[in-house]
Amino acid sequence: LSQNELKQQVAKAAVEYIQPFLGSGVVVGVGTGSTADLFIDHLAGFKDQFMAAAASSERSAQRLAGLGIPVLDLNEVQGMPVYVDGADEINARLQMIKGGGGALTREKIVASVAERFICIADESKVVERLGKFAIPLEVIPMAVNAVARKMRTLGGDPVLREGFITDNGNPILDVAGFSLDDAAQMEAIMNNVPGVVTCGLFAIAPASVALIATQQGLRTMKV
Ligand code: DER
Repeated sequence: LSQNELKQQVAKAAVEYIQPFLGSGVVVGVGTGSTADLFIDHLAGFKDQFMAAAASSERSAQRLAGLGIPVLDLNEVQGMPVYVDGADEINARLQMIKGGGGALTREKIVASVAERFICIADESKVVERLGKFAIPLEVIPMAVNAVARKMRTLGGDPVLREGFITDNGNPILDVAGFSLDDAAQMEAIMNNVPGVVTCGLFAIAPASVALIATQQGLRTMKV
């Protein structure tokens, strides 16, 4: 199976997985990226089974609206049963690196309002240890160099994501060079660096379940 076929498989599986949580007043939290795009496309076939979506990016909001799915501002949402999103890396504890698509801040916010985070990924995202993928940091513009220096003192190798600005108007530093034994501790450290808006480690609050598409079929990971 091609990677796109694997992503299609897991996107479809996610729509099936969330069926029991749908209902007339339900809001579905929707992630960002190429796998989330396919989830959105499948979700559109069930738009009469839930009320609206909460989107984690303008990209996803536009795709949802384009398919006739109402998109709510998160301030209109009191809670949601599920948030479905991809990952750049995920380990056996369902801790993730996210932000490859640059949506990490709104992803983390929408995920924080949901009861369950359902990660959808193809097998290439599953790793023993997080950190081969550089950790994205959304940073306030005036703090880019201060945060980069701090990352270097921590042993990281920060690189500005050239020509990219997030939906929130901020630049991103991608920080390579960390091999993470304790991802939650590193997330806490990075969260506290002045100027960091969001760290792309989703380790303190990992996914609740991961649906992984593999060449041998669909695999479900739980903690
Ligand atoms: O940027 C993100 O957090 C995306 O969810 C990313 O982690 C997964 O993107 P993909 O589905 O295009 O690989």
